[in-house]
Amino acid sequence: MVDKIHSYKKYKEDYIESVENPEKFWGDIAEGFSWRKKWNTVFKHDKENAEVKWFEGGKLNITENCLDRHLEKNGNKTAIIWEPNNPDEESRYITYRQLYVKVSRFANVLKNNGIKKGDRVCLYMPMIPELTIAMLACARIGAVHSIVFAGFSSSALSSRINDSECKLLITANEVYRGTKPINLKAVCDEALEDSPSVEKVIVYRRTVEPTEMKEGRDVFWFDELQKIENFECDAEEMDAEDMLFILYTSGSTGKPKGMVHTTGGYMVGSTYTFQNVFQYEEDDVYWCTADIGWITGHSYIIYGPLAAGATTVMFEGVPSYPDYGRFWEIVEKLKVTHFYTAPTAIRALAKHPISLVEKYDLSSLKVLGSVGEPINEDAWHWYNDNIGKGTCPIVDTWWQTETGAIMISAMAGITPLRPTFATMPLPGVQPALMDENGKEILDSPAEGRLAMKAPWPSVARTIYGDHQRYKDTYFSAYEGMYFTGDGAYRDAMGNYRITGRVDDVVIVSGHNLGTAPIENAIDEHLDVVECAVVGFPHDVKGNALYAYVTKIDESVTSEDDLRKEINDLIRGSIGAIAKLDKIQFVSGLPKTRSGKIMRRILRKIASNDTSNLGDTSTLLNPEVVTEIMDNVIL
Ligand code: 7RM
Repeated sequence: MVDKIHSYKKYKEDYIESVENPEKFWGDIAEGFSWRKKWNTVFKHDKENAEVKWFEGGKLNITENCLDRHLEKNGNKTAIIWEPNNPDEESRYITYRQLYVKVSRFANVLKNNGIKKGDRVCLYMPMIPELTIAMLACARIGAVHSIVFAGFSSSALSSRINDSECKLLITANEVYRGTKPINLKAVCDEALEDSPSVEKVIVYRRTVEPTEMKEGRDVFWFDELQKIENFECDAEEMDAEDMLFILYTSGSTGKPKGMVHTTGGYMVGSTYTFQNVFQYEEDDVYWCTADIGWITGHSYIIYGPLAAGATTVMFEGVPSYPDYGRFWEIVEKLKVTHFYTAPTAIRALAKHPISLVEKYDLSSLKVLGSVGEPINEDAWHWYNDNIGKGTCPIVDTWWQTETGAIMISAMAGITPLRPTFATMPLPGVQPALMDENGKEILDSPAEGRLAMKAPWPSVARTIYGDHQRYKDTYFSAYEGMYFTGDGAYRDAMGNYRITGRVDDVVIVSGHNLGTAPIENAIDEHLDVVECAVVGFPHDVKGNALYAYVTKIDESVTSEDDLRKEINDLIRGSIGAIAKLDKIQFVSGLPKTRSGKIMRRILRKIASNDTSNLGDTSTLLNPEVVTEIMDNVIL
């Protein structure tokens, strides 16, 4: 491993080097990993075709970096501490050597079931060690994992499976989240009615409930393991640019985007940022509360920490069970040193009595992290005062599914903090603020749209099956640059604060939700003519969803029933996380002459911010704006 950055001075030096000589900079960092064969070129960029290559010609397997290379010195070190949903159940401690054996053995199960390099495997699993094992087993044999968050509905699961034509689905029979049982297998069965590419389903038995199995298709994890006598599995030799995984993220239009991450650059980026942002040290216990179904879990529960040889905590449950003190109970019990969570969780926890925090000894904590949304002032101070006791740096880490790794963040204890600011770009990251005319804003302080001037190792390489959409979405707004979809403010010191999405993605409780698929679900209702969904600020969730709906003249359904039926449709097609908080029935939607719904205006009305609605002169039907404002639900 390369040394971590240990001083602010070194950060500044490294930053300059990373911009002036990226090949030398990233080449040196990549030397700290284990490669079967070194690369020929560090970096290649074909701007015309939006093609990026890092460490081309290099050969490796990421699991040799996450497992094998730690065995000699750290085989008996705990790799994963698993904390169950129910505090009366026992925690599991898995060492690097044990994890290595489990991954190898399960990799042989995959092979036994006909999975080869390049095949796509869908994982729809709860937060249990077997999810990690399955994920790394895929990587070990060069199969591509596509993890779908286990809160998604059957139709969301099915469309993701179909988009990348997964051959195998791995799931669990059932899981408890808080007091609620969730029958994952039943969701899979429903999804598979419309997903013909899946030939086999491997089911991990998490509870003793009887599980319906489909003959010839479904097999139990345990039974498959019993067939394997070989506990070793040679890692497949991968090209640096071979696909490692696909992860779906919401787009502003229509179907989700299958972001493709490749092996070498992703490994280097996630590990380098893990070490430097969190400043992990040998005996630390690091806990990221995200679900592995999101990119934060991929990069900062699994790949980054394991490649760095860290002890990483996996929590199956929810912050509210048995009560809102659960996180702090776990911090005390496991002596957690690094705690990384989302503003939405902090806001929810801050609403509950402080005695639930004070009950526990949090003195093990050294570093706090935040990710997923802009953190507001109140939440920042609550976190800093009550959890960090004023002594733990808070790293506010800005990044995206597409960026693969943290882009803008402080390095704990090394670079200066500014509350509610993600602060400075990490080495190798070159942000630009763009004005309305597409020109870079060079002065500070300033506010604009956030773009990146040059690619970094862990940038997603394409959208699975749709490179054109990748080019259009990320590389067409500004010549030669990557567009993030976020707005940002930069202070005179060069610190960045992310102000939020500028496109039609709303982040609700840390979940990225495209408004388009929600609108599609609403439109399925026979009484609905059309609709528009926007986000509005919400105390706890950060943002919540507001829908404007026009219904057919003949509709006889009561408005209350209609509201309920609409939310049922959304639950069925996306999941409960996309539930609408407010539904306003309107006689029409404000539209431009070219027929585009003016969501900008609707967003302002829903946010009770109507002092300046901006230019409404291009509207086809300005009269509906008054009507909507008169009946707004606040
Ligand atoms: C890591 C992750 C990406 C979007 C991104 C932003 C928002 C993430 C922060 C943030 C302000 C942060 N990936 N976002 N982190 N906004 N400060 N520290 O969340 O693909 O799911 O979402 O999340 O809008 O574009 S993601």
